[in-house]
Amino acid sequence: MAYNTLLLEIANSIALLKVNRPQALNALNQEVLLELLAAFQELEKDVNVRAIILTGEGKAFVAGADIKEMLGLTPQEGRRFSKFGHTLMETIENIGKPVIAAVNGFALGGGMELALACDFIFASDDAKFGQPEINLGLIPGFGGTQRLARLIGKSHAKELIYTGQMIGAQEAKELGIINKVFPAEDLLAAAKKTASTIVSKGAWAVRLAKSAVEAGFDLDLKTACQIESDSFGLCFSHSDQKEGITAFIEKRKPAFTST
Ligand code: DAK
Repeated sequence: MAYNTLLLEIANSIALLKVNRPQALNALNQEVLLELLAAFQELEKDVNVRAIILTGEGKAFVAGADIKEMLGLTPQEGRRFSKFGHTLMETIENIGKPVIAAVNGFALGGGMELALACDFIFASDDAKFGQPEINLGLIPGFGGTQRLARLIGKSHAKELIYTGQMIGAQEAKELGIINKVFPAEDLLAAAKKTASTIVSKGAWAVRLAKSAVEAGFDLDLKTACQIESDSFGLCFSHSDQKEGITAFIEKRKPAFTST
């Protein structure tokens, strides 16, 4: 499918999905949200894709929801906008493939929320993170008050949300928002290297691992561990598990076949 606001390249089972609206710092207008949703739905179905890297064209990952478009929204359009945003974040969390956010610049407001919905974040050393909605008389609206607080704790999340301050990649790493920081020119290569390590594992086990973490995260430990047991059991429904264990015993690399 062709997109107006996205670039999509697929190679070596890895999809590189770029938000491509650099003239507006990749701000999320309705078209970008709709296309992102369609792209993730397409990538979910594509058996040739085993991992996804989400990044931005130019000097931003995504500088937030499109402020200019928001000004003119009718209540009905505002509701639709909100619904698409939440559906997109949930789609990313529930897609059965790993999604790495490669944050190459500004990740602000809805842009930071988009990165937070990915499985983990790598960032360039010049990336900037923030929830500046407060400066517009708003609060985060695509899950930031919830996902950020769950990730870094209530007090750090509140400080970022109440002040609207921007922080650099190093501070974001210290807070636990991002996993790793790279020189800007190495970011995509690093994301691709990690994606290809994951692609070399059994897709069925990766899918089950992701869904177990996501499904159990907000539950009490006992219920969450039950989900883990069920998912662990499901590993035995695919021959990958026999292949992995046999390969270990035969001292060779496993040849996983799940997609
Ligand atoms: N929206 C629209 N256009 C944007 C934009 C944005 N978020 N961010 C930047 N741009 C545009 C600028 O207006 C400018 O366009 P022109 O003037 O050239 O036409 C172009 O991108 C380049 O930006 P700058 O000239 O400002 O570039 P600088 O390097 O000087 O500054 C900056 C970069 C990132 C510091 C600055 O652009 C900036 O502060 N941008 C706004 C960042 C921001 O506040 N982001 C949060 C947006 S609020 C909701 C759910 C979620 C949300 C809302 C509702 N519901 C459930 C209903 C989410 C809200 C947000 O994300």
